[in-house]
Formats: sequence, C-alpha cells, structure tokens
Amino acid sequence: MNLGGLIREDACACASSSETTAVDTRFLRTNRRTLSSNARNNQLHFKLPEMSRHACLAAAALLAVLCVADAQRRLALPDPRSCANRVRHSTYRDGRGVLHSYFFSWEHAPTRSLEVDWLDARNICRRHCMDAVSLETPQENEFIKQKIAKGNVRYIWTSGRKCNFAGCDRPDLQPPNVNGWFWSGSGAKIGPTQQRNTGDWSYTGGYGQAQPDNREAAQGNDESCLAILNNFYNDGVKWHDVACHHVKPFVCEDSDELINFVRSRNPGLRL
Ligand SMILES: [Ca+2]
Repeated sequence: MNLGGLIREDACACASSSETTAVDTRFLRTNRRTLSSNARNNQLHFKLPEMSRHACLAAAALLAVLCVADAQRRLALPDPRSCANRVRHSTYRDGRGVLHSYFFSWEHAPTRSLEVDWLDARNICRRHCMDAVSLETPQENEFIKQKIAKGNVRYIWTSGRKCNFAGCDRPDLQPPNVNGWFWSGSGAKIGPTQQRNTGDWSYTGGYGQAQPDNREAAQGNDESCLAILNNFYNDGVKWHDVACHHVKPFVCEDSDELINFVRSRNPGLRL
C-alpha cells in the first residue's frame, strides 16, 4: 500500500537522538525519490561496543526500553473519527485558493496548557488529518502571527524543519542551515535563510545573532525545528531555529494529503 510517502516504515532505529527519527522524508522523495531508501537505511546502524555478558544483558534491556520509546517516535497515522471531529478555530484561504482550517492549542480547553515537543505536536495534529502549520506565504504567516500575538502565547511549534538527517546530503541542500529548511507539513521548501525576504527569521537570538544560528549545537542539540517566538528577544513575532526536544504550544493546519488519504478509504465520511 502506497501511503504517498507520508509514513516512515522503518523498524526501531534506536538512534540516540529522537530528532533524527520519524522524520518525514517526503520532502526528499518529492525532489529526488532515490534518496528515500538511503534516508531509511542510514539510520538503522546501531553498534554495541564489546562488553561482558552481564553488561550486554543490561544493555539489551536498556536497548529494549529505548526501542519501545523510539517506536513511539514515529509519524502518526490519521484516525478517521478524529479527523471528522477535529476542532477548527479558524479557516484561511491561501494564495492558491485552497481553504484550510486551523487549530490553536491554547484556544482549546483540554490543550490550553499543553506544551509538547516538535514531533508530538505534529502527531497530535496528524491524528486529526492536520499537521503542524506550514507557512508558505507571507499572508498566511501574518495570519498566524496575529493569532499568536492576540493569544499572548510566548512561542509555538510550526512544521518547519532543517534537513539534517540521512539523505540530506544533496548538493542543493548545502549548507543545511541555509538551503536545507522546508515545511514538513506540506513538503514546500523554505527559501535560503540568507535571503531575508524569503522568510521571517529573527535578526537576533540568545547570542544576538541572526536566525537560524544553531545556538544549541555546541551542547549537542542541533536546532533543526522552526518555532515562532513572540517577542522573546524584543524582536517581535519571529521565526527561530530551536532544538526539537523543547516543549511548546502548537498550531495545526489541515493536511490535504492526510484528508485525501482518509477520504479515499472512508467514502461518505465528512471531513
Ligand atoms: Ca500553510
């Protein structure tokens, strides 16, 4: 069954960083399909160092726990009932005339105080035939920024992602911090980060440097996810690269692909 490249099928990779697992490689497949298998295979290497049998058993137990945890770090499948009953706080018609509905986690009582990491944000959205928001046009960006400002929310997750995982070694994506950013929710590429008019990156951050600055890389945390921060550095409501394990409120946007996927298998279901 072809899921349109939406779902990672790989077995537990036990990668050390959850950021590198469960990445939607559709972005790569769309552009150059042959790379998708590399992206999958290159994450399956896990080498145990030589050790005593006892230590090995302990390591195996730890590995099993990690595998269980990691197995939960995949992209979620949509649930037809949740899709049909999804909460829609706003709708917005983009430049192509496509009407999407949006969900703002702080506007919904059960999720009002919920803060989750980047992948959890995506998966909560995805179970509802949505994905974390993708901001393909300046108008949509402004629409979301106004919601953030009005809600007095400090920051949110978008679906923005830096291509820094296996399969991202394509020449046109180099260097990743400049040419490797894309919207994982829609698959659309984000313009080069050095061209300040193709995005809404902040001119500053924790080190006073223009974003994306990959500030946490020195601590071993690649800042590979795109958050919108609300005047956090007296810089207005702006895009920042942030390590994906940080927890934040989130915005969901309809996913045409997930809606079409569920619709094709559930004729008659109102989505
Ligand atoms: Ca969008």
